[in-house]
Amino acid sequence: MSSADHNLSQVHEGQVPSAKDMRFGIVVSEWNTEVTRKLLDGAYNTLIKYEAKEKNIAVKWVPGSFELPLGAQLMAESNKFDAIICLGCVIQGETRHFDFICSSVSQAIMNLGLEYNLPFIFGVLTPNNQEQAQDRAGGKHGNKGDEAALTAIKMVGLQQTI
Ligand code: DLZ
Repeated sequence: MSSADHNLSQVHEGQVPSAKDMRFGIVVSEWNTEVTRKLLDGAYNTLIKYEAKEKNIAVKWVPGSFELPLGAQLMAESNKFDAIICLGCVIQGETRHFDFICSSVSQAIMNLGLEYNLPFIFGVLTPNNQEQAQDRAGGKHGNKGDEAALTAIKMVGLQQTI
């Protein structure tokens, strides 16, 4: 199902635990800042909405999405966070650069979660153009930053129940 038809922030609302004692790291890419800034705002506001404390949310910027996995790993190494949210936007171009970045970054972020036993959330948009990116960064298809934050809260909640 495509992200145009499915919005994680609209499902299972009742099952979202309080984030009041949870600690979150957010790593966000500077590349396509006009989009990633909106993803960050969405993620941050959603964490606050579910009662996370400002002092328990740390934000670090990296130059591009390719640097997200290392930024996330450095945050995990600090042992200060219950989940790490990775936010970026890689727009399809004329070369295969897009494919290399998207596949390596998504794979690396998934591997980090399995290695550290921590939720590492993949909040990287991979649109064909700016319009599709804006549609998913607070536009007609919602804000994927919100969804990334919600996923982080749910996964920390899951971890606490196991
Ligand atoms: C180089 C590059 C290009 C062409 N496009 C994007 C993009 O659309 N989104 C993004 O997050 N980063 C892009 N980058 C930068 C790479 O992610 C990375 O920062 C550089 O290749 C340096 O390692």
